[in-house]
Amino acid sequence: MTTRGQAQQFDKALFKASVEKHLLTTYAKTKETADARSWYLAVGKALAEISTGSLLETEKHVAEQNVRSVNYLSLEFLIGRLTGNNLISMGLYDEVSAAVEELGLNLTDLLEEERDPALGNGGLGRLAACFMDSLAAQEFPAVGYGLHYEYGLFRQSFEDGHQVETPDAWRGIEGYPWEVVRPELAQSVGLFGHVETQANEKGEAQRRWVPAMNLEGVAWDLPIVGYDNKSVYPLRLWECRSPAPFNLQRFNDGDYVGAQYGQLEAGNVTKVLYPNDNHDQGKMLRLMQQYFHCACSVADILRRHAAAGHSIEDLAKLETIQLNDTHPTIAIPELMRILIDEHQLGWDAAWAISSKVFAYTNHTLLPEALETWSEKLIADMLPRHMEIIFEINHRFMLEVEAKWPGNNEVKRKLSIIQEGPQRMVRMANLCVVSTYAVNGVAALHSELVKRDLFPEFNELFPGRLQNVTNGVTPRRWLKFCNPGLTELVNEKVGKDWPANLDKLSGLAKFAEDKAFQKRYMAVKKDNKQRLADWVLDNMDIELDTNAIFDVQIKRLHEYKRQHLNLLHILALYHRLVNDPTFDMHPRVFIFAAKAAPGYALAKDIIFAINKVAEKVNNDPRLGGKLKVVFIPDYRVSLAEIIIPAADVSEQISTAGLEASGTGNMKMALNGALTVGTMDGANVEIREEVGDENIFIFGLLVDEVLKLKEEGYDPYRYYHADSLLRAALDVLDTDEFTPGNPGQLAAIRQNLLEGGDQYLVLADFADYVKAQARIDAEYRDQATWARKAILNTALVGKFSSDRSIRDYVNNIWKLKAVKR
Ligand code: NBG
Repeated sequence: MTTRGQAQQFDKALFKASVEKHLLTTYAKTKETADARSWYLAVGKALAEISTGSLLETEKHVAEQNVRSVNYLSLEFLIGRLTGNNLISMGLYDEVSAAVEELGLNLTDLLEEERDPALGNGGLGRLAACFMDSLAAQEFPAVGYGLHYEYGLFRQSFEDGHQVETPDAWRGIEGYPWEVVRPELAQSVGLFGHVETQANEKGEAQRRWVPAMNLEGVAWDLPIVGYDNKSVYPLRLWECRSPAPFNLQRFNDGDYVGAQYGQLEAGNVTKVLYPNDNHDQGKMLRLMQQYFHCACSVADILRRHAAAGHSIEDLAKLETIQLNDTHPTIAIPELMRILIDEHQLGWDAAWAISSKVFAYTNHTLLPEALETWSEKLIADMLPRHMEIIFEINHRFMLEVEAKWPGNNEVKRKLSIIQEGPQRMVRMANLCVVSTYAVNGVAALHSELVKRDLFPEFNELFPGRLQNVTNGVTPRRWLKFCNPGLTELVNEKVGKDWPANLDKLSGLAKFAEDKAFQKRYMAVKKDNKQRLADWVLDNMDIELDTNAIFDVQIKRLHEYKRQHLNLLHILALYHRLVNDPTFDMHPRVFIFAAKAAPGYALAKDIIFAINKVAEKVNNDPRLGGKLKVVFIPDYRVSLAEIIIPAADVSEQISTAGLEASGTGNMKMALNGALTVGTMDGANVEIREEVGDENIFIFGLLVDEVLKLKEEGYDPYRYYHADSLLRAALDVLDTDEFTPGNPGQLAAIRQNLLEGGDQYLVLADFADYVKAQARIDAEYRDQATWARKAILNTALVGKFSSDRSIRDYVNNIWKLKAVKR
């Protein structure tokens, strides 16, 4: 019997009555006319009744404590389905399962009816979701602020192997049962217009922005349910209300967002999530989304602060605002504007507050992802904010002059304003100058932020640049998604590991135990069967669960090098067909990835993998040893099936380019062995699990830099390695596209003539070697089992609870408020 968290007050009869009431009154269905979806909605609503009550109580309780809160500002929260996860956090999974059974329903089936709220692109958005879960689990007062996109990340399907995008109306016609609208929290947001000078009450000149138009921001709250406690925190998503319709017929590949925003000014700002991961497009509507998000969120933070009876001077004592990447940077000049223009504080007083409120997380070193906005665009849309940015920069340049007198080179480099034919505002520089803490997301990444991205800032502001290694929530990424392993772990280390993941280390002493190894591998096999069933049902491809399940799931990007994986597959294919002495353990290569709609080469790579899959899956010469599956429409709910089934986790980015990665953590936790470069959090995973329990290959960061400095020549590798040559050259034939040679040539051309920016060819040989070691070691099941168990046992560090405690102790300085 469980009496944890919300479960304490659960009454089955009342709950069933509530489900039936919602079925009838909210969804207009009788028991006779209800289908599975209406039942899921009614169950969701009945549960949301409980969580909304707790949310309001928590809000009131926290406000009464006069304690510090964090406000997590993010343009993306990739939360995934809430029903199953919230049931686990509420401690109601078994109770509700029994209750719905009495209604003649099966809970597992009902949960499948929920559409994923895909309000994010990839790692950055999913991290924000794990962080909210960990804040609530540990009861550190927090509000998540995001946008209520009408359309989440596009849905992906394949037509003749090509990616096709369709809109994702994640809320359905009925709306999402877990969300609740908060009309009393609505905000008005200005745009465009001009700035005037007036005399204030003291007769001083005062700047004042007169916007030309206003948008309305409506708040929707989603409940973030604390695991095993009574706290529920809001994820507050702002919806822009504006009258104009928009035309969904106009979707097209290359200009997914642009097509929907022909009539920009009239369009609705929160209509759609920009589908770019690690890439900045500099589109006007995106800046509008960012400002809308920031204006609503800052206003709401100030409203809460005032409603609790606090003075504006105490803001930095009670509130901190974490900027998830530079996307919400415009919140900084927005707060300065309110403090100076509305509260009539002087610059120094306003700066003293603002610069102690904000902290910033950097998530990438990729130059194409570092946001800049044209001065002209900002001045046009947000004229007062541009003035404030100039003033921040002016004062900052005086500091730089004091530190490095007469050094214009360093000024040019550090300036928030980038000079050129078009002056641009560098949002990352604005963040570093205006915040009290800046952090990278894994140890290596944070070192590179200090050493390569911001070395002078590090000198100028010692201690400001820090590290917080990412993490993942063990509730969703073990307890919920892997019930078989959960049961085994419960038995060996007790049931409290989901709130204290270091406890998993207690498994290590069973790593050599033959009976435990067998049970652990039996769970893995069941999970592989669950995935194989899904693939058979949905893709009509049969998979052998004795094969190695080799998984690469993440956004499609050249730096993540799905094409390195593809070249290895082509090498295996070549050997199986041409070398009678070559033997390999059967392997299933599993991919899932969305490509940004405008990213041509990424789409070419998807197409190539799909075409290779078609051929190898049906080639009798391969004796079933090689299968390739590209699972369409990668999303959180698919990850929940794939991750527990993985034997091998592909983390093969060019060293220095993957800031952290979090899929690497999830798969290691679920007992997959990593094949990876010394990049991002792979470095720390290796530290934890030991070099024997991970397959590291490839160039190190400094070797990458050196090779590039010396002048990298991909042809050198091409000519020296016949296997690589075979893998590349087959792309120029019609082997995989019968009758249409050259359809896959773009990849080969990019790697050879295009210069191979991500050093795929340089790492190929070492990657093939690492893969051969995997092949050999998998054949000894006892050895493999030991390594897999040790992966689960030794990755407790990567709980997002630990990440959040790092933020709390080193940056935010919060105290838990236990309910
Ligand atoms: C991504 C990185 C990942 C990292 C996540 C979360 C962006 C800009 N960055 O390596 O590429 O794990 O952020 O920190 O999306």
